[in-house]
Amino acid sequence: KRKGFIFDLDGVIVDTAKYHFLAWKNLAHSMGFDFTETQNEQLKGVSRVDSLNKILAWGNTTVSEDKFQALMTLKNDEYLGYIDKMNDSEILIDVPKVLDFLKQNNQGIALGSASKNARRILEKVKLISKFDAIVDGNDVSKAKPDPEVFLNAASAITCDPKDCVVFEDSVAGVQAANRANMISIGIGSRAVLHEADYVFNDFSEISEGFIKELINQ
Ligand code: B16
Ligand code: MG
Repeated sequence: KRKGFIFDLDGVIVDTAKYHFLAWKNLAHSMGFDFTETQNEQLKGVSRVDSLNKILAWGNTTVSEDKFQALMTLKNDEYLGYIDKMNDSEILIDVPKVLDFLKQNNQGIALGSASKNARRILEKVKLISKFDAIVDGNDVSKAKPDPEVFLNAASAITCDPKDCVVFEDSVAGVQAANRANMISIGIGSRAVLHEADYVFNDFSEISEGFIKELINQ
């Protein structure tokens, strides 16, 4: 049977959180307050606009709409500088192996990310050709935990939501997958991602036998 496998990007395919962190931290410092790694954790899966809103609130700062836009551009320009230095060595463990196994088994493969830079990142790490469809932050109006991004991804690969499996590292993303009636697989810690149907630390823990079971379910 042909099922749909939908991958989040940051935290599942590559670790871009460290680059988001550097860029947001420099932005916060330029405005005179700090930004910690613990706070960065809370921005996983969160859109760029919502991230800046949270950071400004943590720094007890308010800005005009024009300044807000300028800060978004400043952060993204720095972030893109880091992205443009990425290469395929930054792909997380066993991701290409799983993508190739799914392809060999004629499964639908889609990306479902909040990032507006998703295509650029997939091109840099040379994985773009592995995806049948890419749905990212440019294609959705409602952020995770709203299921919109995953429902759009399912329709782009012509799969019924109940026949889709989502790989996610963020709590909001797992909730979005559950709300879309898809099977949710958390990539990360079980304590954090306890709402997922299954949780693995990374793809090296996911066997071909387990993926075959998902396909045949
Ligand atoms: P951008 P994902 C998310 O990616 C990141 O986890 C989140 O930290 C970031 O703010 C968001 O993308 C937007 O990214 O600024 O590139 O549009 O995990 O949904 O793949
Ligand atoms: Mg993520």
